[in-house]
Amino acid sequence: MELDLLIINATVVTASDILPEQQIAIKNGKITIDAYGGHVTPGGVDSHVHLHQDNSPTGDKFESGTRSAVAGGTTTILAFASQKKTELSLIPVVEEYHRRAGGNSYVDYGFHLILTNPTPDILDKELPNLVKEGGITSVKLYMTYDPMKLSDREILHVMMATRSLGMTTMIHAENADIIGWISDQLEKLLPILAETCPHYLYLTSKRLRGQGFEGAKCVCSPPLRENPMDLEAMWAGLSNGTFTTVSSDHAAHKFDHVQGKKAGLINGTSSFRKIPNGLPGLETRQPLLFSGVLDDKLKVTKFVELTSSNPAKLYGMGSTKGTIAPGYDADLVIWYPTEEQCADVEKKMKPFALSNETLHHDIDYSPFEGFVFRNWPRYTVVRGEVVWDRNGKGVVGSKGFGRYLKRGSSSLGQPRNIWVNDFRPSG
Ligand SMILES: *[C@@H]1O[C@H](CO)[C@@H](O)[C@H](O)[C@H]1NC(C)=O
Ligand SMILES: *[C@@H]1O[C@H](CO)[C@@H](O)[C@H](O)[C@H]1NC(C)=O
Ligand SMILES: CC(=O)N[C@H]1CO[C@H](CO)[C@@H](O)[C@@H]1O
Ligand SMILES: [Zn+2]
Repeated sequence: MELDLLIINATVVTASDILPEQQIAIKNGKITIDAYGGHVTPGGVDSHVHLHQDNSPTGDKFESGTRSAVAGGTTTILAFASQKKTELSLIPVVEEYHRRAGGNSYVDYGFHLILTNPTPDILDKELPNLVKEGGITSVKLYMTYDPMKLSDREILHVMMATRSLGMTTMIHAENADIIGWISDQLEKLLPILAETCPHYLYLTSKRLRGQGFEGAKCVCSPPLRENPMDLEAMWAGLSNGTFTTVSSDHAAHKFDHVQGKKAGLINGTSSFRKIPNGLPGLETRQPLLFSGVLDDKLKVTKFVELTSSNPAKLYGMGSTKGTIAPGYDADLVIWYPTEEQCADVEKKMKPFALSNETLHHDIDYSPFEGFVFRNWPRYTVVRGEVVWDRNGKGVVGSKGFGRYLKRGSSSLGQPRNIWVNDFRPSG
């Protein structure tokens, strides 16, 4: 058999197993990678990424964002296509995001839809078609922020519609009324799954204080917490099943730019209200979580579950992405050999302190500047193509190789009964 890529001596890790001394053969070709002593994990699936958003003129677009993704071992992303309140149809919204991503992405991608104006036409006619034809099977709703906020009534309408279409609903939830409504009436129905991000595992609100305007680099929502004990509780929550996914929530803004973080610095006076929310993190998500594995805070199988398998399953990509198995897309990350597995010093990675200059995004800082990494993706492989070769030429993939993913329904988070059909919106 002609092979595209043969990976030998692989310690293959999935969400359930660690299989030593495997060969991974990808058909038709030429290259052999010796993965002796290193883990081979599925390509990362980052299910929460903001790219080319109108509210972040200085943020990453698809080219630079996905370039940084491959350099950090992420091979699939879900980004947001955002409806403006003035837009009465989702068709041009989705078309516009296809234009933004098409031909620019290094990795495969799909869209979550941010619904800000759920008209009856959209709920009854457009959404069913977007699920069936467009491969969009998740929506995100906001209970806060004026340009995006929905009323409780609208939210319930959307949830009933998305439920009957088998779509996954993400909610930026900050409303006591609806929390009560959900608790009382939907608890026995709706599985509620939790997501967190690397910054809530490593950073505290100390980063916001006493450093002049530098604190703006770590302004995000929800805000960083005060107590270092909270970080330990977050790690415990990753291991004990409290969290289902770890995403980056990459929502980047340049620091030294009047339309970036410095929008919050007016004539030398800082105003936290004007600082745009969000942090860059698409490239560092996988390596930061893998650091947790090296520090014995997380099993390597749990790492795979949280960063690849669960995001793929939750968002309807569980039959092609998120694990290493025959028939699945050959999206892989090959890590450097770990200490105990490899005596050959040459093959090990030299620990390094992160600087934003080593990153591939289009942002002028990283909140993880100076963090010391003992492992990093040595290679990233998207559908059998090596796209990142850290010891060689770095990013060796090409933009436009990434394909749009038409997704199916979630294979996690399906409700247990269907009483909801009785409450279908009448329009
Ligand atoms: C998981 O760990 C967190 C943090 O320690 C704790 O609050 C939570 O109760 C634990 N959950 C389970 C199911 O053990
Ligand atoms: C900033 O300072 C300039 C010059 O003193 C002044 O014209 C301007 O109104 C100030 N802007 C704000 C927002 O205070
Ligand atoms: C690649 C990149 O954006 N590098 C920037 C890192 O930050 C320094 C200073 O903060 C900038 O000078 C670099 O351009
Ligand atoms: Zn977000």
